[in-house]
Amino acid sequence: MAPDPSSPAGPSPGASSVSSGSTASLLAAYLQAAGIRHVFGYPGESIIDFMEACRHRDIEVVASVREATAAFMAEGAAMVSGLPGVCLSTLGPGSTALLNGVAAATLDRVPMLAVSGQIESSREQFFTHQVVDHGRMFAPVTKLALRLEAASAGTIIRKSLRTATAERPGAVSLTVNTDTWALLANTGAAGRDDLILPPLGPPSGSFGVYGDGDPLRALRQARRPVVLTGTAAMRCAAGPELVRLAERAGLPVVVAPMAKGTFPEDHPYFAGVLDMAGHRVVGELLASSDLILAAGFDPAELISPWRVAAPVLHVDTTPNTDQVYASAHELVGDVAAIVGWITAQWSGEPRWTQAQVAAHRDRLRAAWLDGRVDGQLNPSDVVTIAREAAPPDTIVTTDVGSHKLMAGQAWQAAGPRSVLIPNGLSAMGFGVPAAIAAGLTRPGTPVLALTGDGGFAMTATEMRIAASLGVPLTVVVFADSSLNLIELRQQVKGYPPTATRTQASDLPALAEALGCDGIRASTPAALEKALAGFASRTRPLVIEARIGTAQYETQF
Ligand SMILES: Cc1ncc(C[n+]2csc(CCOP(=O)(O)OP(=O)(O)O)c2C)c(N)n1
Ligand SMILES: [Mg+2]
Repeated sequence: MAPDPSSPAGPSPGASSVSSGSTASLLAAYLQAAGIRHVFGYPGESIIDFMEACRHRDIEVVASVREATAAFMAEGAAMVSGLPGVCLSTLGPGSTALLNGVAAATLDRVPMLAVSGQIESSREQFFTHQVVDHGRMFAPVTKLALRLEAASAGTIIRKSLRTATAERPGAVSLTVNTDTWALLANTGAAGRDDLILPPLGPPSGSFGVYGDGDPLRALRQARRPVVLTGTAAMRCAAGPELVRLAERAGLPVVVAPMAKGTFPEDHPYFAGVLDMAGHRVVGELLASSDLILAAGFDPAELISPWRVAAPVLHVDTTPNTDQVYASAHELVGDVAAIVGWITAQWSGEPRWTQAQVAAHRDRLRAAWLDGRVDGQLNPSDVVTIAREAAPPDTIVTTDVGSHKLMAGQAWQAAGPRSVLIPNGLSAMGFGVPAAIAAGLTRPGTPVLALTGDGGFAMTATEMRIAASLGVPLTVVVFADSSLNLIELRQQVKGYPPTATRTQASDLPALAEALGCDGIRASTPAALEKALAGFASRTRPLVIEARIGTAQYETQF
């Protein structure tokens, strides 16, 4: 039977997937309305109609070298902008390759739309070549895995955007059969404007209280309370309120890695980053407190178990459903508004002096430098030299491994969303693609990727994308010929370094082959020289920083 052109789900007359009214066009229109300027993907036949619809809407389709990195690019773009990151794959081998970055977005609490094409609907239920069940595959690593159908397109697109951005944010998978793109979309807007963009952020202004009695009683009675803040505070832009509270009540503020920059790191009450290098010193501070004010802290960022005996006051955008720590009271809503309210209620004396917090920071600094060996390039030297060479507003990414623990503690953040650290899934292979996406999202802002040599090897060929797109990003590879963090775990158990030693590659030569500049630096002076003129570079640069690992062995 011929489809009925007047039906909302029938093909539009003279159909093309890019004609206005098509499902492809509606999805692209929503992304454009949401302020999304790039989608990151790898082509396949089942998505070419959507890529074309994006082009018509001035949304740039950035082709990565493979789907896995496209997803990390989308995650990096979302971390910088706060808007949903969008990645794109074809069916089967494309969608399976996308999976790690999609899971990363969910556990890193970053809003993401992962769009995957699918074989045409008439064959999907029985055909086997390249067909995997996206709904079942994506379900455990997303907040929601849906099929986009023309008959409900507007509603499903809004549901996807709202679900991805609702607290806590994460990934939504959208599967689209290849024949669906050209179908006339039902906007689901009941005759009103075709596009009704839902709110795409956290709550603002309001909050609710759970638990019996006065939620602030324990805080008022506490003598050594410490604030532990994290990504929900960043999303609620709670930094200025946290500063007011810290100054008024005299509270040290520990920040979780993915929220770096939310609380200014040059502030007298800044008390370090959780679970990075020097973690014992930060752990001692938390253990010595008599109340933890968890302000938008997400336990997904805990690397070691929660060992703090002090009671916790839970302040967050979501109720304490994790129960990683116990809390008798929960203040749930806009973290900035809640912290502001707590400050307004405060009438006691400051609990900590600035000098006490400064002494704690001195101990933390000493712990971070512990194990440094004179006469070689230490991991802490790389962080220090890079921070000095990079302009203050530089966006930095890290990968995962020993280098992340060093950089995460001591890289001084310019502000929120300027330090992109994967610390929920903690997937290697994030640093380079996320930095490329950051450069595209914030043109003109200097971008630096700090990565291990293992993580760089996973993603090095993406440098050719940076070169062809003209993103002048600088990558510093902590080159130790080792999957160091895992090799150290083997050492602790007395095992030899099975499968954790890697052969050194000639990274400058590799960089040049990919259209980038490349330099090797084995001393602090050579690294300083390599990083000179950082902000005025016009080509991507890869620096192979040949480090000694003694400091890691002392610390981790
Ligand atoms: C995709 C992925 N695979 C494996 C791991 C486990 N892992 C964590 S750190 C690490 C070593 C990373 O080595 P490298 O990139 O060289 O960084 P380094 O520790 O040497 O600084 C590994 C294998 C991971 N986190 N992610
Ligand atoms: Mg390494």
